[in-house]
Amino acid sequence: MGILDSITTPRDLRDLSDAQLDELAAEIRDLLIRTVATNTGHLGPNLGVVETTLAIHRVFDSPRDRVVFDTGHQAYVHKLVTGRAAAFGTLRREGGLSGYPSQAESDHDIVENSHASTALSYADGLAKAYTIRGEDRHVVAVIGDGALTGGMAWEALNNIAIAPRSRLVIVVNDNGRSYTPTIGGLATALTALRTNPRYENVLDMVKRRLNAVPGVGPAAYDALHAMKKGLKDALAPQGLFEDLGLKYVGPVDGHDRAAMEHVLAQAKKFNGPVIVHAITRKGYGYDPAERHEADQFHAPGPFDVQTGAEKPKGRIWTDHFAEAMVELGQRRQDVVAITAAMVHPVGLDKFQARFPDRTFDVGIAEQHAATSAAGLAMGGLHPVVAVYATFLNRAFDQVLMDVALHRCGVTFVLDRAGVTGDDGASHNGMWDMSVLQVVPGLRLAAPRDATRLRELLDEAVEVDDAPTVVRFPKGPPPDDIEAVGRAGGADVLVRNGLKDVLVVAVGSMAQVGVEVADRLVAQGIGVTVVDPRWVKPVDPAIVELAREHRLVVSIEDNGEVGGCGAVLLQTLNAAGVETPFRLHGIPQEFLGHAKRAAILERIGLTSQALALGIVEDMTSIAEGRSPIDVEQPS
Ligand SMILES: Cc1ncc(C[n+]2csc(CCOP(=O)(O)OP(=O)(O)O)c2C)c(N)n1
Repeated sequence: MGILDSITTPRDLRDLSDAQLDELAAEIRDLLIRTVATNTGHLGPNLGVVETTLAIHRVFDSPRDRVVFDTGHQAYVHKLVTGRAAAFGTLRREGGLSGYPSQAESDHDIVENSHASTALSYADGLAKAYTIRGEDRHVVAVIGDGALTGGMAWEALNNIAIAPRSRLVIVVNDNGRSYTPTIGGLATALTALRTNPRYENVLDMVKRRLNAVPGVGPAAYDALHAMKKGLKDALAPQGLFEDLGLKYVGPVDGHDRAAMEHVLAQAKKFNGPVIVHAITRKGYGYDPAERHEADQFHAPGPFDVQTGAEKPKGRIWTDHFAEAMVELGQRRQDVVAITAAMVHPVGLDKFQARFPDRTFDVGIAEQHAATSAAGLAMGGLHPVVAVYATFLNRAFDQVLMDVALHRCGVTFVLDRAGVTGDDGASHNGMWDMSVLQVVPGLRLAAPRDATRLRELLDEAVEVDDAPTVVRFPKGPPPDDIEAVGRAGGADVLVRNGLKDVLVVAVGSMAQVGVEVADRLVAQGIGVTVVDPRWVKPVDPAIVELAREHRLVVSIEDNGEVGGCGAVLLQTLNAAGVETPFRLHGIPQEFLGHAKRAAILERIGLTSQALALGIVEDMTSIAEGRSPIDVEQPS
């Protein structure tokens, strides 16, 4: 039995000796590595916060004091010391522990949104609430230097600076990296703080020396203390946080638990907002992670614990996009690429290696990425902004007002669209095709396979007077699905028998649409399957096809409210097409984490479930009943 087995609440940590705490840290690292090696998840970030998390939980009293993790991907250690060590083997498995904090799991968790740069705002609000309610509670926010590049973090700091009564301790976990090294003016300023003479230490040293002089020391020290600000400015002119009016402590070695505890205890006593600047190493204590150049095992796939070798992934959609971008870059000098701190995950690393001057890593700043892209377009270039679908939500207003209103030719490429699964509710890319529907002039494409991805990307960058979007899912694309014909700009994938059912299958659902057709044909039902390719605007040819069929079925890997099906239905209605319509998409809920295939099965986006519903609908249509009266499988 290890020490970790005896930790059921953070209070248990207080009874441990230094040696036991060191042993506990080693046990935790071992468990993190072994678990993530099989279950996948965030390893590097968690290995980097072991001592810092232990220190926080020894100095503060969670859940009375609240600990808010920015993004939440680095909260595994927190889970392990808040009673969830025994369940850790279920990490990211359906019904098991979430890869992020989760209110349902523990009273120690409060913020479970995995979108970055929000922790300081939550913490600002929490601390103000406790002040107003007269509750003696502290709030600790842990934020990485990567998350600190997001605009919201600075909006929060701007407000925290004028909330002197907020009992708020902000731990800046500075490992110098997001996935890749954090870059930009902020990163430079943090480096300056990190490498500057530590003025607090200088003061301590002076104090020790002066105090050693009998009779003179203390008075001279007091005088010196009054000069502290001046001395600090001389030694640390880049007082990034203090210039904002915030108390700053550090830099501190975040792997020196005792030192962290010391500064956290000081910060706690201050009873106002304090920044604690902790310097850590991502992947600390696991050699393969520390040596991993691309992202220090930020979120590896399954790997071998001994060697750190990752199991081969196979070619995913991102790889096809990566190659298409390089070809595009060669062909068109005006194409530039933007990533929001995710150059490798979105596949822009190859483009960056080839065209470094035409690649911009803007930090975790999707809003800035969109408006900066508008500027680039106004300046005569064609930007391709590549982000995960879920993170584009951040930049909705920028897409609407800054890009679309100004008719800028900007292409947004949305990776990990649709159900992503393992990362839970906030990572599913199920909102984009709904929120983007309301943007005037925007055109949206959903490729069904890798060939169509290249084709549609090429078409998208040809548009220079409106935003275009190309979205595709996580994982490997299917084998190419060849079209049997064209209807307007849409591809006809199946045309079989009478015009009974028209299946409009969007993007990754094309494969499902074709399988549905096989099942229906086997039952003697005539089917046409179309892949619209461009889902916005609705292709008039699809409207005409809908008019000719007896039932229209739309299938999309997107929320069912306001998405492609909903807009198609509205368009058909406006065109006076009265063909019965069935809409299939993702129910508008926050989906718990599970494998993508398991979720699609649960929500009925499989060929079997869909075909069953269609057969029932066609039976009622044949019997002269409205299919809408028929109960659908959920
Ligand atoms: C709005 C948003 N964009 C992108 C991401 C993807 N993402 C997750 S963690 C991460 C890097 C975080 O870096 P940092 O805050 O320094 O933490 P570290 O992993 O280095 O500990 C990014 C870009 C996200 N979670 N949220």
